Amino acid sequence: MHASIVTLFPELFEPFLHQTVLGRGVEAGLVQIDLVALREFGEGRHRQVDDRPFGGGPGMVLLAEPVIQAVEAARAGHGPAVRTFVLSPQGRPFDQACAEELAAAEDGFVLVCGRYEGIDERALEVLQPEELSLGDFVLSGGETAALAIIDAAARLVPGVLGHARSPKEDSFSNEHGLLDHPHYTRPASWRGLDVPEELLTGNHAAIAAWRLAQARARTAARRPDLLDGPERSKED
Ligand code: 9D3
Repeated sequence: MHASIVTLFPELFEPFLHQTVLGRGVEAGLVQIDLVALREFGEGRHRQVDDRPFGGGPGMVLLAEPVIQAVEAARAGHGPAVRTFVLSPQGRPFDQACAEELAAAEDGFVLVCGRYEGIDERALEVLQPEELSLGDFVLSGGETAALAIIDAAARLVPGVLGHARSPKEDSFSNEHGLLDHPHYTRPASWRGLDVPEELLTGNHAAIAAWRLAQARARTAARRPDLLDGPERSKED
């Protein structure tokens, strides 16, 4: 997986890229993340990247020219089929299907992190990027969204996760499309709370049936929207 991130805060990404699952993928050469500092494409002695909005209002707007130049520099490191995404509250909601697409994208992808009130609309007209949102809440910039998206995609790259866990078992992409079942570890009895006896039997069929029933009940209670579609079977 090859991603480039256009951002005013490249240093924010460094510790994340060298630790945890993502760090493993980077060290193993399975994941490449190029950081492109928007500031380097700023205008004048002060490397200005933003200015006040025409029409008035609070905050600042990112200048079109530095954004375009940074994205073009980022895209130059990729093949011709590179995809470009601007992260913004106006985007299509990011989901697991999107993570799978990004993990498999042949020529990689560029994520553009917005800041302030947004990006001059003409930069978007010229770039014609896809737009992605993490959901209906307000962040102060696109950087945390980029980290979430990179994390979700990189862990799907074959070899990035250890053998201990498989992405196939996760909620949203598990074999049934349900939320996860509850988990327990030792001790079997703790503060008067007992592990469900079904899990202590060693009967694998009974355990699987209990887990599926729990997953269905939780999904119905917490995320009924996930049940709207047909429940997926193992064959899908
Ligand atoms: C308070 C400013 N808002 C005025 C109506 C607009 C606004 C501008 C810029 C709100 C958020 C942002 C910065 N957000 C992102 O860059 C962002 C984001 C988000 O805020 N929510 C969910 N997903 C994303 S992806 C990028």
